[in-house]
Amino acid sequence: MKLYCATTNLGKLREFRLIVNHFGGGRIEVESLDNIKQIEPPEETGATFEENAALKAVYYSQFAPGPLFADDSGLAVDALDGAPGIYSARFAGEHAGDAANNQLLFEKLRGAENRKARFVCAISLAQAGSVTGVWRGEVEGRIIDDLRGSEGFGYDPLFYFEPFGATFGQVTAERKLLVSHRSKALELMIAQLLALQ
Ligand code: ITT
Repeated sequence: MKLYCATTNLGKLREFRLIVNHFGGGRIEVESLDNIKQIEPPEETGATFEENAALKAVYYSQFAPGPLFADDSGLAVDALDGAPGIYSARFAGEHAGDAANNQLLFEKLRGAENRKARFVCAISLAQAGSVTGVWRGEVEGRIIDDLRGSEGFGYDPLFYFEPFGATFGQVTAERKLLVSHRSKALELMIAQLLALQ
């Protein structure tokens, strides 16, 4: 089975491939929508991760010759009432990169005692402009006050995962996929697709 995926984030794309290989047992192949950079992105106007994932999947599926999935994900921090949440990619501004987003998170949490946070991922599958499913995954951790590790992407070097005794920036992608929000959402999608075969 071939699934197209739509993301402009290379960190996500690497994880998609690894996770689908891991849980799909070689029965599912992931192909990136190769001209995605030439396609005007949709406005992410949803109020939830699920709505934004569905909106992206529906939109990009019109440019794919088969089923396509998209991910909307982010970090929800308790002391910030769930922020940056669906605004995680643009926390420090529309074109802010990971470094600026991480810096802003440090500043906002300076002195905060409650460091609890979770990564959330919604994956939506669509075909020819219609949604066929949405799945969600979460992983709990806490935000530390220095950057640790250079693996992963985004907020990974700040996200300390107790059972690993390390941040997601300090573990390999193979280790992260055993517990991550993205894996949990994709695993549910894959189980459903393989059950239907
Ligand atoms: P696409 O919409 O093209 O997929 P994007 O990066 O804009 O790419 P999102 O709108 O879903 O995607 O934003 C997700 C942001 O949340 C991402 O840029 C990271 O900053 C953060 N994020 C999500 N998953 C993460 C993970 O596994 N590790 C670290 N940061 C993550």
